[in-house]
Amino acid sequence: MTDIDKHNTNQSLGDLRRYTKIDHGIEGHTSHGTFKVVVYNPHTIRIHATLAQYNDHSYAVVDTPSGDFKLEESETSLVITTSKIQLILYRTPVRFVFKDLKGNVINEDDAAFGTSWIGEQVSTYKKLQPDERFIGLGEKTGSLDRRGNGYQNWNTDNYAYHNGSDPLYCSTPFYIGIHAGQAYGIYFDNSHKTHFNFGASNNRFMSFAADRGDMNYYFIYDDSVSGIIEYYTQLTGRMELPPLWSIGYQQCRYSYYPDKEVLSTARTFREKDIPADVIVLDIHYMDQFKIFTWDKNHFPDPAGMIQTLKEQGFHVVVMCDPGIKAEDGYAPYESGKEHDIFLKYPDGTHYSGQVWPGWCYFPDFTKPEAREWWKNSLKSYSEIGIDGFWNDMNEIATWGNTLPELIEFDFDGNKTSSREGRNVYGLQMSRSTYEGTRELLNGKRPFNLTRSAFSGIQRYAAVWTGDNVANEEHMMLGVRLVNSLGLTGIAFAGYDIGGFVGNAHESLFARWLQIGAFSPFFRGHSMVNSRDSEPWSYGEEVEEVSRNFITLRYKLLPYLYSCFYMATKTGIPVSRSLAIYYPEDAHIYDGLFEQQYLFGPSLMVAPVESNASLAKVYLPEGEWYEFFTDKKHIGQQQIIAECSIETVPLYVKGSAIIPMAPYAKNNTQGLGTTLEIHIYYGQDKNEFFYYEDDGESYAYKEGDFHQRTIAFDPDKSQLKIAEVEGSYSSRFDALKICFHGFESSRFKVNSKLADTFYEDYRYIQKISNFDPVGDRRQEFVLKDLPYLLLDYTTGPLTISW
Ligand code: NBV
Repeated sequence: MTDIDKHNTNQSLGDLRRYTKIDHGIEGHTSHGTFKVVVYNPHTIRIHATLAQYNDHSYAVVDTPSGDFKLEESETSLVITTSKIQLILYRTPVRFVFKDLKGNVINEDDAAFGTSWIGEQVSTYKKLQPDERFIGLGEKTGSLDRRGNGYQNWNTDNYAYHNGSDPLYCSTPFYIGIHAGQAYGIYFDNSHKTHFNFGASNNRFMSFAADRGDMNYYFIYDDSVSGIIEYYTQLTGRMELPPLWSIGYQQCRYSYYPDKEVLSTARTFREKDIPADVIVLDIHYMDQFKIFTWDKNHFPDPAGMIQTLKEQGFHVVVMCDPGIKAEDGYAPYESGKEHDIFLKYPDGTHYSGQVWPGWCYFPDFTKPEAREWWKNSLKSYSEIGIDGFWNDMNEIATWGNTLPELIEFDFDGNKTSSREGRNVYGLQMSRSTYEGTRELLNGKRPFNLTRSAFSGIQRYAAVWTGDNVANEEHMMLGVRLVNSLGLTGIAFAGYDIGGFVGNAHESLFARWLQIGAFSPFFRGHSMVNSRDSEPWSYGEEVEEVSRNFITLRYKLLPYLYSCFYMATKTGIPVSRSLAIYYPEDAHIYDGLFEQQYLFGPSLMVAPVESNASLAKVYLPEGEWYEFFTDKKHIGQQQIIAECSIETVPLYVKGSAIIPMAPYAKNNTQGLGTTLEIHIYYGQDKNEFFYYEDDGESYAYKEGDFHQRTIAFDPDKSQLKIAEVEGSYSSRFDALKICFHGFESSRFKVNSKLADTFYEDYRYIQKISNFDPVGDRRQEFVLKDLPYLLLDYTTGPLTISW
């Protein structure tokens, strides 16, 4: 009998008996087990404990240890010190205490419980620090501050979930603790069902536990929350640069068919002058929902249809379900069996579960041969011009929603059961689709979307928050989910705009679309048999609101694409919870304000319900401009914002630098040839890193990009636009610099006085004559906005005033 089997009460790791040095760390032998402490870098230390054999297999972690440390020992403890953290390892019993170099406790084990087992379940108990808050854990409902709540990670198809449902589709066992001016992150790398308790039903500890496997966590420390996200994404990887078209507007529904409906939907966008880049085909394109087939009645010529859509500037994304119908003669079923790629029971028979097409087998994406097979199957899509892939139902969702636990997964040669495999199924399916399509698209970047995920998913796919419901609460919840996904390294995320389940009403759809315009992944989608839900389906006023906000999204693409590029380099998300910048400010956790976020570094969105015409907004420290009027406010105060249905409260941080396009026509290609740079006067220095490339290929990896730093310095009264780096020539040939909130209107360019022009600048255009709110209709005009108009040169520019 092993130690694990013996105990049904708490069994601690025990006392340290001896230790040895290993690469980048030490290994300790205790009265009941062993553990390793490994320094990955000065900010990141891994603790890995077991009562049996170490399990080192990870689908999430891609970094390797390279850190140096100093080791000191005393009778009671060992002390491991890096240039950033100190880890005190008490010997009797073994307990871990992390301190900063000044000796302040950042995080410590509960003195009595530490790491311990109850049967197979392993837990680590951490002392709750005074006023400690917790954020993160990715796609979890509830509040921004997770203190007082418990959560489980067990990827689940949670149709029409509500604010409180847990678990949902994704597992990212990473959280950030914040207290006394300190922040740290803990990533628990175990894909079994895991449990997090942030002081729920107790006032003593936070704990994280797994039903089986090792205690294997990474402690990350930095002096900022953004630094912690950077180190977490160094560990689990960062997103690939998506194709530019995929961050435009995507139109989806369950489902557009036949082909005529697809084409007329696309055409209507062009006729109505509403930009869009993508039409998504949900399951009805298939013959009886069988993947890799087409319903010949409704789609007699898929290649022709896709070609027509391309000519109109649309990309096509198709639904990819993992279930392969077990039907004799169906080619994927036959070849899947032949290549032995399907999941099996321990007796060697195939697992079959029931889903859309009927009884299905499921590829084991943890098996290299299955990934190869999947890639080859996807050829039938890439060959006819499809470059977007939507990985759905990959929890695995089947009728009954209870994947038998004894199913076996290859786990790249480390055979295991679905207890360990289930949570990474979506990750591995997305990996297969990503790696496959990347190869198949001949140098073009694929777009990949997934519903189910595990930590590290950012390397392969964007995530959307599944089957939400058409109501106000869900609209706000979706924002929190996306912000929280961002805290766990998933920068490319979004929700079904308008709500998947049920029917939105006019103002709800309008508001949702306005907020969604500031979501990294921007897609309208709704359920079969729900009302039409395109931007024009809710009447003239909503159509106008939709056009204005979709257009605004496109105008912001120069800013947004640069933010995506930053996410690939640093892991900093596009939608940034205010907790990233103001973790110590209690107001940002207030239920009224907790969904506010920064979209990129400088634009703050305050989502408000659709029926509100006035709403409270919290402005954190600093200076803030109302985006649509330039009215200036001082931060650290609550204000009342006007939010008629035409607009949504949106603020710009003082000193902001926002590159924009002057207009948007049709799609991400139609942004005009003038780059506008909007500068908002503020007291602080600021820098923005502007990035551009061809938007579709990998040439940027070979230096074919166009990047330059734009720096605002109020002390020197200067704006510097650095020389261009990279070989790509910008799509812009003129530069328009717009000055917001400046006292001076005399500007010099490279020391020479330049002509200042003025114009009435509008973000919101009135196209229809519809005036439902009568005299309450606001005039969103920036009167006499000063600007300079210059040739777009690649050399350095200094603008002074
Ligand atoms: O493929 C149909 C739907 C899809 O529209 C939705 O977005 C997914 O979350 N899919 C789930 C299958 C079943 C929905 C009831």
